[in-house]
Amino acid sequence: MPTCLTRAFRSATVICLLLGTPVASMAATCGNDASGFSRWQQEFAAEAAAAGIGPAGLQALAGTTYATRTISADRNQRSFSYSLEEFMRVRGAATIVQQGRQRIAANPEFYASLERAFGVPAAVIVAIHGMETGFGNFMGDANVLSAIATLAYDCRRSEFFSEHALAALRLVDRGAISPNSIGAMHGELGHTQFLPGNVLRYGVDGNGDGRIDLNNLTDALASTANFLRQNGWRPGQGYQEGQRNFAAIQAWNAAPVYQRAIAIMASQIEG
Ligand SMILES: [Ca+2]
Repeated sequence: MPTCLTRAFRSATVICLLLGTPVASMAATCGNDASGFSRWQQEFAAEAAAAGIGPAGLQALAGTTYATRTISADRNQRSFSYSLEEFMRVRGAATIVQQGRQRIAANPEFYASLERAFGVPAAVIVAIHGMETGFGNFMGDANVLSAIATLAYDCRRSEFFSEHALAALRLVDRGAISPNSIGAMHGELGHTQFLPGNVLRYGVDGNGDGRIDLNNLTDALASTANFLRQNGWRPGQGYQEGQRNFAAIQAWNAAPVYQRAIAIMASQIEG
């Protein structure tokens, strides 16, 4: 850094010191196939221990295996490149709208209580529930810890998933998940497919049994509403593209077709 040599101001010196810190070398070594996974496990265990992960979490990390199915799923995410119309057809939007209306009609007090508690319309929560797991019909068949550890190891999005891997180990320490917990291909948990870091940050014990369990419908939908609220949802404001609350839907999922589909389906459910 030439500026480090030519500038003697205190602030510049601090910046130079920060730039000179070998942050990258502290991260566990990523890889693009199974060959480096066990080395990564050992390096990441040191990071995890330094971050305060306890024996249960560290033991769970040691028990993970390279998740080949997760990597092939991660390399083949086609549907987010669809047009909005294609995406909605492939994801069964019409069925989600129809069943979503039925679910709210069948249990109005439950959905009204969610709206009261978080200020998010039930239709939005129900649209997400339908989109993520077909209302809990398929919540995944992958080992959560192996999936998330493999994505943390994989070079493609190592930084993003390392945070969620640490969160998953913390959830093991707390007894919220176990080394055998099952979820989706990217380690998402439960009815609305929360990544582990989001369970820690936004998870709510909706049914009041003292545990946050994303496989429980009430906990999962309350946690989803809480996620949206904490990401800026304003009760009573609109949520279509261009309106205030669309940003909270954008925080939930980064894919533009997904965001627009949720807003459209929710308004149809409300309609
Ligand atoms: Ca609970």
